[in-house]
Amino acid sequence: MAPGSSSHNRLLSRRRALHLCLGTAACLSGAVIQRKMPLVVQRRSSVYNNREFVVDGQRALKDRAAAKGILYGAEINHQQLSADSDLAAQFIQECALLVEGGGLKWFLTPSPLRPAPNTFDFTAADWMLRFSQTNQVKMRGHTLVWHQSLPPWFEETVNNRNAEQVMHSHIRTVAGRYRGQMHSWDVVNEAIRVQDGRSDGLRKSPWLEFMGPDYVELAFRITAEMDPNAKLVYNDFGLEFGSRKSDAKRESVLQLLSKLMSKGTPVHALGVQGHLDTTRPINSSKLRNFLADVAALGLEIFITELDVTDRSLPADAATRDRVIAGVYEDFLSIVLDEPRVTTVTTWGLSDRYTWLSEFFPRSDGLPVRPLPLDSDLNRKLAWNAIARAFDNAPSRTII
Ligand code: 9MR
Repeated sequence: MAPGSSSHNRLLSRRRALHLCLGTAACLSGAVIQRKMPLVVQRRSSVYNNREFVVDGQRALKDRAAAKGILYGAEINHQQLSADSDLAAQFIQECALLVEGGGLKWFLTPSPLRPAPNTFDFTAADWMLRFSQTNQVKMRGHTLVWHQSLPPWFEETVNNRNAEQVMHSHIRTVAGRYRGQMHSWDVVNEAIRVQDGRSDGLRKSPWLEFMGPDYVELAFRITAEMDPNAKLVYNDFGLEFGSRKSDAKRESVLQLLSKLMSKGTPVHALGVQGHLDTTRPINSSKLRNFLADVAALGLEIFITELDVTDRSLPADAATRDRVIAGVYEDFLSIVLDEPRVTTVTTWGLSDRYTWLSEFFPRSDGLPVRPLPLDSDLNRKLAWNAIARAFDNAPSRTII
């Protein structure tokens, strides 16, 4: 049976499923379960107690991924990278892909791209591009059209008469500046919000309000014109879980992508963010079916913002690290079975810098541990789990 063939892949999936079931049965019979954890986390934790996250530490994540035709990288920003040479060294060692986490958003302090309506400040983004080119790391642009991180001047300046022109000039200037140099662009970010009650699932964002639903298609068309070589991505969160809410979101995203594809819109990939939470279970068959449906549209799939919050886990760091590692490995072993998944980006590389410290801190005040390296830049079990998931993934061709 050829590695990478569909029967080989099915066999691998069956082996993994069996491994998980055996783990559950063995552990539920005798495990000491920590009381404070929610039930779903207790179950997971007991499974992971029996899993050995052992890998050889010889090869970096980017090399293990590349061996399977996958690009691995991480989010990082200009302030972190320019001020922290130890982190920069680790980044170059582990990553083949860089996402600038702030400098290409419209407005994120301390280095906003759009300080005033007619001004662009490319200092941070230019620095990041030079860093990535010097170190042979590809760069992803994040993000051109989003409802968040808009400038303070946006509300008083942009309206339904000029929004199209404002969006046009932004994409023309930003995507045009980096023409031919970006691996990919997150062109439209988080445009679906089913709770907003529209039949097409679109979020009631300022862009929708000012331009109507066609703003999504237009954004892709302008970006393709300005940078015909970059892969153009629709990026969203909450697509990973087994809940009804995730079902509805997956359905709306598929509907949006099908519509865009049927109109010949230049969209090349879906970005599945992958902000995972130990309390939110994943239904592997729902996730597999969704990825297969996206692939059937002719799209690639990028895992764009992978991390795992430990906010519901007990204080003990070893327990937290084991559960987090298990969640990484389970998720990656499902998604990497789909050969159209071609990039994996974690939202940060080290616990030293993660948005979760600010947005989802732990109630006990302990530092969070969601990423592959700890805050001293040492590899954690999560690193091993990601490495193992790459080692076990079927091969694919980088498209
Ligand atoms: O990690 C990012 C954080 O530092 C910013 O303050 C925030 C607002 O711009 O965005 C965070 O990143 C988000 C990403 O851009 C889009 N998906 C969700 C991410 C986490 O909130």
